[in-house]
This record gives sequence, C-alpha cells and structure tokens, in this order.
Amino acid sequence: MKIRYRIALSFFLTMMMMVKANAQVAAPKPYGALPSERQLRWHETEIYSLIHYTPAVFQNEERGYGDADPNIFNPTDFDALQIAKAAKAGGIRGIIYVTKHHDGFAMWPTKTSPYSVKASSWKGGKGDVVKEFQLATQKTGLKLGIYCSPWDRNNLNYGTDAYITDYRNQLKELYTNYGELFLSWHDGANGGDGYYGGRNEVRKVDPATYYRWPETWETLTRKLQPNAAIFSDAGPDVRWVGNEDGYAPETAWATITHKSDDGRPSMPGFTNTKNLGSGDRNGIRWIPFECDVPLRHGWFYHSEEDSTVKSTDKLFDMYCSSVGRGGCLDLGLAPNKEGKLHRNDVDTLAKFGKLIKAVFAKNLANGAKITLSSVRGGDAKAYGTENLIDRDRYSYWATDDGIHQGIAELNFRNPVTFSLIRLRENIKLGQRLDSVRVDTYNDGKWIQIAKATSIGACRLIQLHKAEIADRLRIRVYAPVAITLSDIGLFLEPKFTVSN
Ligand code: FUL
Repeated sequence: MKIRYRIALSFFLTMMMMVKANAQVAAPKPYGALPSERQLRWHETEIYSLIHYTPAVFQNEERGYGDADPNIFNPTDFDALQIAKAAKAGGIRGIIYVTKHHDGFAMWPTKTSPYSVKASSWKGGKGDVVKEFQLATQKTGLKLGIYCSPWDRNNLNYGTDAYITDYRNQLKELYTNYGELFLSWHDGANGGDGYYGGRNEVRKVDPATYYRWPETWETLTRKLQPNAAIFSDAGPDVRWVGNEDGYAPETAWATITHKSDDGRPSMPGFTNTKNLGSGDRNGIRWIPFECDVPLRHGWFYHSEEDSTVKSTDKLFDMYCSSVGRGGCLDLGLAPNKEGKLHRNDVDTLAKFGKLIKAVFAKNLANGAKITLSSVRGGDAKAYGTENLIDRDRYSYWATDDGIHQGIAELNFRNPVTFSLIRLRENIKLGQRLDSVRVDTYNDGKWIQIAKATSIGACRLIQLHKAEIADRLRIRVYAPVAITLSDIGLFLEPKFTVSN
C-alpha cells in the first residue's frame, strides 16, 4: 500500500512538473553584459563596511609613513564583536578589514615581514586582528572581506620584484587562513614618499604594469577565493564610483567600457575616471560600482572628529544614492584607541538600521490591483503581476520579444501615501531598461511624478515629499522585451508625522 502510494505520488509530481514545463513560455534572451554569480551575491549584500584599524589610529594619522614603532599599536580593550554587532545593527551585511594600510604594518602575524602585530606588545605579540574579525563575523553572520594595501611605505623592497613576491605571499596568507571572503578590495595608491626600510625617499611605480594584477587575481584570488568579488577602480568585478562621498550620479549603469588614458588596459590607479560614476549604457562589461564613504570625517579614528559622525538622514540619502542607484554602499568604520566603536558611531548605526527597517517594512504596492499592458506569451503565472510584488529579486514581469514598452498600472481601493518608489530588474537577464516614468492619476488625468534611467539591481526614487494616489502607473522602455522584477512603494517615517 505504502509503495503503491509512493509510486502514484511520484507519477503525479512528474506529471505536474511536465505540465508546468510545457506551460512555460521561453524566457527572454539575456541582454548585453551579464553579472557573474559572485557579482549577484555582491549586489545582494547592499551595505558593507571598510574598517581601518592600524597603528595610524595611535599616531592620529590618516596615512602612516611606515616608521611607527610596532609597540604603538596597543589597544586597551579591542573588541571585534562590539564592532561587528554595531555594524549589524546598522543593516550592514559585511565588513572588509584593512589588514595592512599604506604604512605596511600587517595586522596579522605574517611570515612575509617583521613589521606586524607580532612585533607589538599587544597580547604579548600573539594577537591577530584579522582572526578576531573573522570570528566576530562568524558570530554575527556578517560576510568578511579584506583590503591589503599594495603600496607599502615600510618595505625596503617596494618598487622591485621582490616586493611583489612579498605582497602576493601576504594575499596568499589572507586568502588561506581566514575562511571564505566575499570581497577582495584593492585600491590604486601607487607609491610616493615613505620610510622604505630607512631610506626615507620617494618611490614611484608604473601603475599599469608594476603589480601585474591580472596574474595575481588569476593565480591567487580566483583560485583561493573563487567567491570573492574583486574591487578596484578598474574592476574586474566591482568598480569605484569615482568619489568618496557616498553618492553615485543620477544615471549610473552597471555596465562600463573602461578606458585608460594611454590605451593600455586599465588597472587599479590607472583608469580613466571620467565614466566611473556613470558607467556606460551597453558597456562591454558588467562592473557595478561601490560608493565608499567614511561614517565620520576620516577613514581612521581621531577623537577630534567624534562630532562628525554623519546623521541618519544623511546616511539614508547616501543609501538611496548608492544602493538605490544599483550599487553598494561601503560605509567606513573607525574603531578608537580602546579598540571599539565610539558611542556616537554605535548610536548612529543603530538608528540608521532602525530607519531602514522601518522604511522598507511595508510595501504599499502589495495592496494594489495590478494590471499589465501585456504579459509574455500570456503566461501570467511565469511572467505576471505576482512576480512584481513578491520578495524574489529574480522573478519578473516580462513582455513578448517584439514589445519594448510596457505599463504596469496599480489601482488601490483607498488612496496610499508614499515618498519612495523602488524598482528592480532581474539582472540575471542584463540591464535591459532604458528608462521609466511614474505617473499618478489626479483630477481625470495622468501626471508624471518621477522618471529615471539606469534601473538595474535596485532603483530608489526619493520623491522628497509624500504623494497620495489611488491610481499609479509605471511606464518602462527598453530596446528588447521588457522585464521588471519589483515594484515597491514606501513611506519614509519623516513624512508620517501629520501636523
Ligand atoms: C584610499 C586610501 O588611500 C585611503 O587611505 C583609504 O584607505 C581609502 C579607503 O582608500 O585609496
């Protein structure tokens, strides 16, 4: 009996699967450059934090020269968990620890250089800050990434091949001993004055060739950390937005065609920065941007900057102009000499986290009856309205191949009040949409209240005032079949206060 029942059940399930497979109209062909799996995971991360904590804090500097006595690094109560918990409360999903800044001091006991935590009296030379961040991220469920500065103002060999060997060995240690990394962060600081083993001189390198980045990434990063996205101004997975203010331009495509000024391939610190922010419509590579900005004035802690912690309103604005323009927000955190985040930073992060939760708690579009101008192959289940309001970033509304414009109309039983519109594309199918227009229906006519280009992974349109509507339409335009994954309408708490 039992067996017969099982056979019947599996027959039924197989039939159901076949029916479903037959009913499904083929998905639209992907358009243009596409994100890799590791880039998809990166997009989903949305907010992460670069953490600067090296001897520079104890010198009250933003850039150590490379000659600090290792004993200067001596936090009285370093607490990676306090930092990770505060970050998590702020809605941050990953941290990137600066394992070595330009001063060359390694925050883990590297075998490549005597200039590291091993040489300090902190924890009797047995400490490992990178390990402590790894454990703290594991406990709090955050992702971990690393930044190991290629410019090293301490190393005698900086500028020669011998240093590249050291640098690669440093990456190897970091890629091997600290678990899975979500991001390998690289910048374009390429030499200048420094201690350099006591030579105290200026060293310049050719940024296009010195580091041999493609080889490093291929032989180390991709092999040892295949899921880590690689960030630098030139990509290859994530590009710099071109400023450290936390804002992407209004139009910012995830695709870009990089150029360097002299025609050689672009490298970190050797990229034409003109289109870093905007990207290029139909650019040849999918290299979305991150907006890096410190929570306080500087990247490192300075007590005199305790009052410069950004306000939650400012942070929310930056969130809308980074994540809300299809990128990620990389919010710099700066632990103090004690080894913790100052209470001003902790409080602000907590408030910001609460604000984000409150804003996105309720998608008002959920209450709407949605009508679509057309649905791909008439297959409402696969490509219809439900896909627009579920929480799945990759389910979507689609039109037939020949249809390059579409309208989604939302009708509400009672008028809704909103101040923020969220749209997403299913980026697995590329960045298809050219533009979008949003209208509300008032006094017998449609009135345009917002428009945007570059939608991508996420587009937040801040209206800066509350709109009230019982009918709203979203018009989308593309050079290929329309696809749209998400419609969200939200109200920022500041607009709920009625006078
Ligand atoms: C830059 C560095 O020069 C700064 O010191 C800081 O680390 C910032 C995040 O990246 O390239």
